[in-house]
Amino acid sequence: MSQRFMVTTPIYYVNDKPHIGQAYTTIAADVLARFHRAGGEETFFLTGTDEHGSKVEETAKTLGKTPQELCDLNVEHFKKAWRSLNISYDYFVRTTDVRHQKAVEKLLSLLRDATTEEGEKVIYAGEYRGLYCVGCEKFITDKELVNGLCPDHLQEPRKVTEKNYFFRLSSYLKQVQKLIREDQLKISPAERKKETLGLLKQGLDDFSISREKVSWGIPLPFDPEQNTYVWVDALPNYISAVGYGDDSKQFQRWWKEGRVVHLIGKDILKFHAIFWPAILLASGENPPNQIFLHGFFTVDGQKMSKTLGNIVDPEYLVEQYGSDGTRYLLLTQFPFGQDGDIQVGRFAEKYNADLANDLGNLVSRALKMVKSYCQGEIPKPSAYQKPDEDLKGEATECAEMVWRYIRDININLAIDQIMKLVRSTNRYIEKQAPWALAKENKKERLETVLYVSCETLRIISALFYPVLPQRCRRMRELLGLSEEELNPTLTEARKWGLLKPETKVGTPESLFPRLETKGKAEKPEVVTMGQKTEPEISFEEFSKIDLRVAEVKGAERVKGANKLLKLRIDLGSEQREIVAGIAEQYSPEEMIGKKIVVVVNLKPAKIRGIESKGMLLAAKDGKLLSLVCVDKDIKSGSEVS
Ligand code: ME8
Repeated sequence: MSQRFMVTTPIYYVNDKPHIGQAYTTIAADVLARFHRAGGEETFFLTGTDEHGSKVEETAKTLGKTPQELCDLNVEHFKKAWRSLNISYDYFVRTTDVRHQKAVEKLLSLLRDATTEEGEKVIYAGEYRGLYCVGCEKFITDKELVNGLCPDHLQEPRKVTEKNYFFRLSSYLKQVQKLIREDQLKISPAERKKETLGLLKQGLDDFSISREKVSWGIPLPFDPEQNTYVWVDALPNYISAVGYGDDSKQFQRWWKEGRVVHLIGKDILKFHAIFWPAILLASGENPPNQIFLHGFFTVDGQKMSKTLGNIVDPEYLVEQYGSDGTRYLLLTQFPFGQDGDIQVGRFAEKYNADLANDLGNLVSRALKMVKSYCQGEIPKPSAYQKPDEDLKGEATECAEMVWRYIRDININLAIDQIMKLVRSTNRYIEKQAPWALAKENKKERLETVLYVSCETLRIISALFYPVLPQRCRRMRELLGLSEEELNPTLTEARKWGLLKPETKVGTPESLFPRLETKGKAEKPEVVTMGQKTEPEISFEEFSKIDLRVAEVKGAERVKGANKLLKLRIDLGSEQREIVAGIAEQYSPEEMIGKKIVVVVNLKPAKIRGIESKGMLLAAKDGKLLSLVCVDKDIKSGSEVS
């Protein structure tokens, strides 16, 4: 029997469109799934959306929609983003699916009847008094607050007193600790295992599994006045999606017999590494095999947040760098498993260096030489010399190393290893100089060198396929591989000599077209989530936006940012500084004296260290940009309505 591998992402909240944090986890899971498939393992890749809870309910209300309508709308954004990123999930679970709801009900009924080893009821009713952050969908302790606010959402938590049902977590801590200590439930990287054991040592309280005040949720089967608390609804997605309670064969196949790996961000460690195994133990199910927690990233040095408006839309990245480019760029910014910074401002530079130059040029260069020196056919090699043997050795060993890294979920090292092979191939071609061999009429040597180059490219295309599926498939077409050979396997990546001489190659093309970097090494275009999903706002909401006429009194370029101008504006009663992304279209000189329109009641935002107190209005048409200006005789500070 081949190994079975099941990989999951968190199920994401749907009160907004997907952002690059969620895309990061999903791309990483996709790379793992594709590697395992290529490695011949039966693979099940699960992702989905977490749709219940007060956050969705409240967002829906402000948009004048029902919660279900909002979920249905936003789920499509997730699915669309995952399509454009080539995410090959096998199943998309939604917590509003009837199948999921039935599974949760079954689990809850079972837990309600269960008793702990000490003979106590696993679920009991109690009263909860506490602070609840709607943003986190969780109760929050005084200790966690910063200046009275939730540090993640900068919101004041609500005081809540209500009847709740509780899960007797305290009775399961020892067992969970043992599972983790002995790696029956492997928590990785190692420092996260340490962190989890630390949490367990401190001790944790029983947790609430239901809410009285949230109506958008699954009613408890034993008390319909109460709805499941978000985590007890969300975590079971991992089993409902593989048939818990409705398809025992499928459940056996994946949950019981597969190697189950949950890939998540470190923010949800406690729920996955402690609550989830405890729930599974209490209901008589096995825990997953591994939980891998990757780090959290900032974007160009800043924490991603709606308030700062620096949340990047993954689809914007796909437009700029292509699907494969985005996958590669997001995964190669910092080591997987650690925290890091995503330098969107330097994406174009890295794309050009690694993908356009090192890989793309290598492919087109090799194919061009096959076209000019070998009539467009894969040549027949003669006896190998040392450099040929060396490259062959490196190429055939690469698969072993890459596979080892992937099994350890060391995605960066796997990619580095493939890039090393790309660079060795470039060096090989430089040194062997086929163009010189052609000039000197050394036909046999020339053909051997080109065969070795193309064969290495075939191996590279097989190894890189899980990361760059679209472009590697094209690369394989160009190398003349047949339709059946376009989806590579790792077995094939270990073998040498599979390219058949005399196969016609395709017309060379640039796999990763070079990007203009001028003006791109700036801040990313930011897309505040929700913009496109909220087509209607009320008059009342619109009237909250304070638009005023302002005269530009001073203007200068922002150092190190080609797109930005710092403007000093006069609003009649006061002067302010704002930063605007208009430097490519307007010089500082021509800005002076313009009467522009500015949103003046925005929260100030720090842009490149400068506090920007407002935002000007401009029309945008691709690269064209035109400021919204008014006649010079309109007084500064006049209202625009
Ligand atoms: O927490 N860096 O959903 P969510 C890296 N519904 N990864 C990031 C990130 C960042 N800055 N921001 C988000 C939920 N992520 C629950 C999960 S699971 C049973 C329920 C990723 O939409 C990371 O994977 O808030 C994180 O764990 C996840 O998005 C949180 O997604």
